[in-house]
Amino acid sequence: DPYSHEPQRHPALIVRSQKPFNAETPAALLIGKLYTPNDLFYVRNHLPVPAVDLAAYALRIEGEGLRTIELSLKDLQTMFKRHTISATLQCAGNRRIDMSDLKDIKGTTWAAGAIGNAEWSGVTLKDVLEYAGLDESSETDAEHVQFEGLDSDMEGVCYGASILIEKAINKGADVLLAFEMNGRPLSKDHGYPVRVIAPGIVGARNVKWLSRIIISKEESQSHWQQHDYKSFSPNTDYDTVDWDSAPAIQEPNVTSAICSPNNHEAVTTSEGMIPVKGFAYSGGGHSIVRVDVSADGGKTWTVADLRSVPAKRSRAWSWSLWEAEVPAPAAQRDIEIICKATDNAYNTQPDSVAGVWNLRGVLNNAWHRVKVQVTD
Ligand code: MTE
Ligand code: MO
Repeated sequence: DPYSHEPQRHPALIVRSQKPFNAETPAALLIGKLYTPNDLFYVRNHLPVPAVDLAAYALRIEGEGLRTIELSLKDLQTMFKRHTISATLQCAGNRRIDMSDLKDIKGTTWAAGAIGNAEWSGVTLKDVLEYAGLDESSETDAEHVQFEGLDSDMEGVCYGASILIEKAINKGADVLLAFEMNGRPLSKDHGYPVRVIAPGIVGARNVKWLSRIIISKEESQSHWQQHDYKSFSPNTDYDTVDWDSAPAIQEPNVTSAICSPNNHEAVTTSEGMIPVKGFAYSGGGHSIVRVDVSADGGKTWTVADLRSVPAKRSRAWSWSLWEAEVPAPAAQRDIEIICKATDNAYNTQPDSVAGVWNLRGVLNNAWHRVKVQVTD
């Protein structure tokens, strides 16, 4: 059974599929702390969790302009400077459910909980690549850093993805080969013993159970880089899609969600106000500068209070949590609450799903809406 190495999981996770295991964090548990507890952090596996023998574990690094090297976990931990960064991971399919409500989508169902924030510790990809012979001035025409995982399908094809090389070698490139999450060794589900943390870049490129790094002129040729995590026009379907015509998703768009109250929850108001809480996040190191919340269909908006992890300029890798007290329209029982975020590039969210719907149901960042019922 390829699924004989699956770990125990926290019973509070909302399971979306068992084999492979996919589960999200309940919305109410996302917003308590800026750092998501490890055992409640969403899990997105495309394949069985691999068996890892630490004694045999070797990370192989090779490709354009490099000498091929192999490093054990201990080598990584002792030969390079340790770094810790705070970064949010989000699956490109987060909030897919609002897209499938509009029109059927093939893909794992996610509400808003395929996201989490953690403090990751490890070594920088930059330091390791430099040790293997790459530097900023190298005369190389390599453009991509490919990653492979130890997890594979029945034919032995492993999970793979790639990022652009400038994310790995520039000053300020914070991509980590991480072995700790919130101060604990990575768990089996989150990539033990080593995973990529490419902050500001979509979950899919943050390869878990990392086995190989390849510097190349080419992107990863994996299914997930070439024929999956991409977005298209709302009218493109599986019969007409030309996968090569769209770029692989790297930096996700600005998004936000209401985590409390829940959809269809009964709420009580206090002096006509409804307390609302949620998260907001933008890719590429963009910080969240504002979240607007409305309870009257967008006629009036309340600016939420933000709670954010302090970040260096253009390196805001973590989400912001927010809360607001929003005036409930008088004498109205059924209310829809809406939120939208704006990032520091003034990117903001579109009002409806229709214009951003796509056949894979990725990057849904339409205004998030929850329907509540006011009780006395
Ligand atoms: N890495 C490997 N090796 N195998 C995978 O299936 N899933 C990717 C990424 N890295 C995946 C992987 C996707 S799509 C996401 S969203 C994140 O891991 C999820 O990370 P998490 O399970 O630690 O939350
Ligand atoms: Mo994902």
